[in-house]
Amino acid sequence: MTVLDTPAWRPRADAAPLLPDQEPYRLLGTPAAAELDPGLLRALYGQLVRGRRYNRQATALTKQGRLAVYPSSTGQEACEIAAALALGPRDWLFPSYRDTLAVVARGVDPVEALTLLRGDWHTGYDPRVHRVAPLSTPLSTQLPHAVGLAHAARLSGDAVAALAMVGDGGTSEGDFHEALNFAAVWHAPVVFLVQNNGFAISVPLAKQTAAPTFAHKAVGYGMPGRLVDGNDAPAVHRVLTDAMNRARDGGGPTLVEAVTYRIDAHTNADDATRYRDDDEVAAWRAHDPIELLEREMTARGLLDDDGRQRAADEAETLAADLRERMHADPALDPMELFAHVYAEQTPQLREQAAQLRAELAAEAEADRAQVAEPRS
Ligand SMILES: Cc1ncc(C[n+]2csc(CCOP(=O)(O)OP(=O)(O)O)c2C)c(N)n1
Ligand SMILES: [Mg+2]
Repeated sequence: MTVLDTPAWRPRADAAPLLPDQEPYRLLGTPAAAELDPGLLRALYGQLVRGRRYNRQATALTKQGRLAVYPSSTGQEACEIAAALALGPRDWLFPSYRDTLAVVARGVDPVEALTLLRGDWHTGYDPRVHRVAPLSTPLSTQLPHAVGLAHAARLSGDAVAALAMVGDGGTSEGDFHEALNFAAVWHAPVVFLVQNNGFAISVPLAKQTAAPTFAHKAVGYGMPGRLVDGNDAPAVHRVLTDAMNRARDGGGPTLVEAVTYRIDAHTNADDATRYRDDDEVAAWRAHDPIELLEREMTARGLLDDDGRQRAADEAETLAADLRERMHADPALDPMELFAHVYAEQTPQLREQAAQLRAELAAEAEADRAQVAEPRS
């Protein structure tokens, strides 16, 4: 007798429908692109161009000391923008530190979206206003949060879905496993978007996983896996929109892998030339998300030189506003360090707060004395 003869045993699900396609799903450059809504293409294009300019401006702000760090998503704009546009008004976004563009495309103020990266301890925006969780620096911790929110929404009969974004490196975290397992067991309305950009800082894909694709990991949890060309904005938008609709309609979670590439270094503090070849970067530049979309729109008569210039001008306006507002010094109260740590402060914290308050008062007194008696 083998386990197969045991009446109690049977597979819980047919694995075949959960398997991703062999090739990443594409729309641009295929006959199906002719059916794409011009309004959607225009919206994606404008946001992609503005997003790239935002990345460039934010990186420049790190060099001017206005931002502590900036993880650029240049090359990955199609994933960022398509993710934001695939959300319904009541859905929630759970971003990682690289997903500022998705956060801004969702409607968060471009300056407020940078608060955390500026070094402030605040999130910078009220997560409830646009339904955007804080940008998560600890890898994958946003995933169980997304599952919890989605599960709670389902329990209360609220047709809300959550979209959680994570990198290829983040899939090796325990939180990734726990989130996907709970999501599938609870049938939670959540979509996981893995942006496979080839690297986790200097760790290449080959050292990250031996799985055929990240999308295949879905099968082990009992949810469908979808594979998409992450530089094809309408394709990412289609795949995520379908998955979010499915989640909202009670169909359960989906794992989407978007195959893309990080054109810039990991952050301004990283030198990518130390671990990857220029040839590889050049090959991905030839598969640029903005150029792919431009080609399609130009061929369909939806974009000409004027349209390109208009998009570039709008991007410049955004960058100028970002520059101007980021150059204004924020008014910070050092005493806020002690707020919101505990509902009731510990004796040690009270002592430290008193010490800082005394130091600040002494500094202010010294400043006043200096003003009263200016040095000759
Ligand atoms: C829990 C945790 N461990 C380690 C780190 C340090 N760390 C920051 S980014 C990063 C690489 C993540 O790579 P990936 O998930 O592929 O995202 P990408 O940066 O490529 O967008 C690591 C290891 C961290 N932030 N959090
Ligand atoms: Mg990565």
